[in-house]
Amino acid sequence: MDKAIKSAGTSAEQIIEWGTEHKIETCFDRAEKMKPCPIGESGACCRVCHMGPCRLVGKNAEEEARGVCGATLSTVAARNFLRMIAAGTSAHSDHARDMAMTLLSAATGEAKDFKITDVKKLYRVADILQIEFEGRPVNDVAKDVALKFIEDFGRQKGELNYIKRAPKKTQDRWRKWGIVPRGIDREVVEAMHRTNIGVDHDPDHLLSQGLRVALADGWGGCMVSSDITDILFGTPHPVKAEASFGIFKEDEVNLVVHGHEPTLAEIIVDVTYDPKMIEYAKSKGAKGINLGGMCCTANEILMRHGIPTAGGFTNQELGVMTGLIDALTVDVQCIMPAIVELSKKFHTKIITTSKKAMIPGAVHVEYEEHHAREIAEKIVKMAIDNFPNRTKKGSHITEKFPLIAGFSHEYIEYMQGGRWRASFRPLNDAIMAGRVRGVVGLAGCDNPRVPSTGLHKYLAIELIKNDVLIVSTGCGSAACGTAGYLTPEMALENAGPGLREVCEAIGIPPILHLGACVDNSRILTIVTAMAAEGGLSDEIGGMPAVGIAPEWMSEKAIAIGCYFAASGVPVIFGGESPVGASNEVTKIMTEVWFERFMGALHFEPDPEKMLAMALDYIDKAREMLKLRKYEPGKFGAERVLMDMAARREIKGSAHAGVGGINESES
Ligand code: SF4
Ligand code: MSK
Repeated sequence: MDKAIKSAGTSAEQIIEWGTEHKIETCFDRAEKMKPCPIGESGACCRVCHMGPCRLVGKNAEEEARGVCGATLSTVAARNFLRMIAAGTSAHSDHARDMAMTLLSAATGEAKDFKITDVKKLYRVADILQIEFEGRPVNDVAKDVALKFIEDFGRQKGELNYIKRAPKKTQDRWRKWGIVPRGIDREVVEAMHRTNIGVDHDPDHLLSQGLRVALADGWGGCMVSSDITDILFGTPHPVKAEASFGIFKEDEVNLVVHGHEPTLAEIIVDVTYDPKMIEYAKSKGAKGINLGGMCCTANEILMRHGIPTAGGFTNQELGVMTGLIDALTVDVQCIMPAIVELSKKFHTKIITTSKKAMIPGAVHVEYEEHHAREIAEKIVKMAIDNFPNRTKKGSHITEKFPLIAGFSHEYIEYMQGGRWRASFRPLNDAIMAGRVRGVVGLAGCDNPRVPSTGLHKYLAIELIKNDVLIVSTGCGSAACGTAGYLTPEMALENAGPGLREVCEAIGIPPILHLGACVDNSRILTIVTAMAAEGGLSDEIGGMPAVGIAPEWMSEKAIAIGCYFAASGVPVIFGGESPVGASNEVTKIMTEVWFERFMGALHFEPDPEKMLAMALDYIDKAREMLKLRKYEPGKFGAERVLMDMAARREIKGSAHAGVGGINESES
């Protein structure tokens, strides 16, 4: 990988160069100027009280350094790390809370612009929650589901509703080690209490609470949010779309949604199809309205409507620098405040919409679910009104790539057997036979401290070459999408022989885009289904599965990494370790967690070592499960995968076309 480049995305790099010529600063320049503080970076700085900040450094710091209160380096590193998990969990879970409130308002008719779109999913969720649904009005069931989810936030005793969705053995491990979350808010608050000056000082005890908070994120906030989003807006199934900066149109109004929340964005999608709005755009000299996305709000509407994406986190400033965005509307999380200053050099209007998130200098149009359509119309109109102000200034890019997104775990199950024989049997069999070596969740952010998106791209290619099926989310998916990697052709060109055969038989890409970063919960559901299917591990731990977040930057990624580790998945993060100063804390997260939960969290900046570690974990898991040794091109006997012709014959099949892919509606 060329370390001299700032982004591994060819269009992104072109815009960065244009910016340098025009003296426009971006996160890539700021990352060069602002080197990370080595003390804070490795977890050795404590600032939880005003006797400090204390820097626990020096020779033998682990044994000898003490803060003013006497805290050791391992206490400080573990405490800092627990706070990261709590912050990440609070972000996903507060998003989930809002989704639950929207579901409730939709069910009671107070939020008239929302309705239950996927009734089947509602019933499936009601069934898991032991809510009676047969013969009842849909909205009554939805109301009970919403109220049951809302209980998860404030519960003081007992267990989160979805804990029981995990394999029994996985649950037993959690109970044995005392990390079953009670209520989401409760675990976050307790984490903040324990990390106050003078409370919990035992690194292992602090980190166990970290895992409990993280489980509240994965099996609480994230899973609740994904399920409610599916109920309200539909469970995704494959859609064709496009990615990169070429999605912006010179002759249409370009409106972009950015952030994480799907609610307002869903209504905006609808409004952009309104003939009256399109007429209005034409009256301003545009040929139409072109909606695009960035980051995870993009992933939400890409998964359900095929709305194109301009890419992930580090593409946000670059998108503004095309000069083609008439309005960029943002909700919460991963929004760089820098876009407001930057937008002043162009004509782009930055519109903040969340009650929780304002940026000085941006226009604030506050979203409120009871008037969602009205607000969406106002925003679309603002974009249209700004179209005549567009100038020629900017780095206009035409490159874009086709992609296929929309792989919910329900669809993955469906694609392996059609409506009547849907199961995870074919995937398990392919793994057992050695056609598929294992599964990797390639997720997490993209980061300007490395050639941005480059680590995702390197690992994606190398893993599929090694017959590893990839499930991706968040900016990992965006990195693959903007490189043209999310297509079935990718399997033909790059996948190992076994994985290629599987992808061809089912008609899928070797990298399955599962959704936004909050949708990492879908991976938990998939590995749970694989455990239930039989033939591999009967719990999540021990599966030939690994998580990798090579370019992570957000605290949310840390919460995600920890919920996978606690659930039994070894996880590898890129970059320097935020607990690297403490050998004791590092050992707990890599060795002790593996002994207890069969998962671990490693930090490894070298992408080649990340790859080697992931393959090693997969091969060791295969060995433990007594599966045939993986050898490229040599497979054992297995059931015949159902190809498309066989699936079409299945009576009543709901989807048609290659892999059941729907044409984009955009
Ligand atoms: Fe220093 Fe202890 Fe205060 Fe942390 S809690 S800043 S180590 S005195
Ligand atoms: S947006 S958390 S940069 S994945 Fe979900 Fe991307 Fe990371 Fe934000």
